[in-house]
Amino acid sequence: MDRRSFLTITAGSLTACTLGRRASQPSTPPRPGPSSAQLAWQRDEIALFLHFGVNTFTDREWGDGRESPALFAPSRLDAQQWAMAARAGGARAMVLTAKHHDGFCLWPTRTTTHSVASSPWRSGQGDVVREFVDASRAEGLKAGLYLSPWDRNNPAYGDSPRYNDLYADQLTELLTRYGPIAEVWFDGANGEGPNGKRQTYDWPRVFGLVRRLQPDAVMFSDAGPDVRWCGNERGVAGDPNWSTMNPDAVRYPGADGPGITDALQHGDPVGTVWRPAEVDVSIRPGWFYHPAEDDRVRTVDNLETLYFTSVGRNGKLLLNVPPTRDGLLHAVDAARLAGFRERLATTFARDHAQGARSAWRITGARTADLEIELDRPATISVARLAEDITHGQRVARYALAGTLGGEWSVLATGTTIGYTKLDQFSPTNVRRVRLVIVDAVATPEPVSLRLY
Ligand code: FUL
Repeated sequence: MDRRSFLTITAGSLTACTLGRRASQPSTPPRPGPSSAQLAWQRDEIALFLHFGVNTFTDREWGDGRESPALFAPSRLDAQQWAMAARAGGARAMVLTAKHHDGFCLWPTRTTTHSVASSPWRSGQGDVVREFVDASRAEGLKAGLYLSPWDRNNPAYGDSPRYNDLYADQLTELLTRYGPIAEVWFDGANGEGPNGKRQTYDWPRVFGLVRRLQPDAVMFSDAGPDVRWCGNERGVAGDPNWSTMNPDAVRYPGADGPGITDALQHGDPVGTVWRPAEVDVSIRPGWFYHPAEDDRVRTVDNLETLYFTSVGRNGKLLLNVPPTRDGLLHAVDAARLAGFRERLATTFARDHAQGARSAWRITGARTADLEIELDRPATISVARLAEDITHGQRVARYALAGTLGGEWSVLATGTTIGYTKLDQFSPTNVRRVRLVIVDAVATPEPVSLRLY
């Protein structure tokens, strides 16, 4: 759409050509919306991911399960430092790998000796999960835990009923010993065990157990049930990105096949469950700390871009910052986190739309527009759109334009909005801004618009 046609094409006529099929349908049933836990999770916007364990000491990404617990010897582990760096970076939650694929447990579990209890760290008396949870709370952050289903150490792995019992026991320890856990993270990797066998997981049991022990937690996996993977580890949520999904599209964590990545990236406009996307990505090339990557830490510019492609596309950003062998976040990573938050504070310092006169109009069954007039002309380059997702997600396509009084310029066009949609455009001097909702899956609810 060019500048002129933006003015001449009405929302109604655009709707007629794009939504002819839906226009004749009777009114739609209520749209799915978030639970209070899903809403709180999304509003946190940024969480820190911490990959830490024996791989930190072996310089590997996937341990094979034969690592000696004696390797685990962080010299100055300080979870408070993690939490302070997380908060300084604007995160409101942290998620720790309590167990990765190598099977080494960061807490003194009763289920195996392959844990911190067999390590020299704190003379075998330490508990990283405890220190992590305590430090999170002390800094006002929510705590989440990753418990890898794939376990390359445990002899029971592949003996499906026996390992499923053990896995349930490990989850029970994690979810009963440490107070409220806000997020339980299940990755989809499922390889062979030490005995060469493959495991069949009992996901309904796992999900039911978490629901019973921590009813306020959200569960992450490719298949939810509460929050879904965005479909890549590059930090880029889909466009469009619906928080609704067809639960049959990805039936279990790690499901593979045609259409899965697409379903994870985009969700489904007519999906029956609310399952918003989490964007997990690392500040370094690897998930675990490797000294050789000290000069490959994402820059502040890059972190801001990640914010735009995750939170700014209706996702939640789970940014991995791995502790070093000292048991601390590296100084470079911590500085980048602080710089990231400062950058966001600068970008979003002044909302020119605040206090502006605004008018929201429903213009058709699936269309609406919002016009705002600023107190005085302002140069803007970022728009922040938001639907009130407590009412679900509706907008499927929109256009944004601005004017000083004469000709209108198209600032941005987009697909879904949801919790937040961020649009960047070249700096433009405007007095009036118009948002046209040209396509939606139900009568649009008012959309909020902030301009920076
Ligand atoms: C994947 C794992 O295989 C990676 O090691 C990492 O933990 C990533 C977040 O999830 O499934």
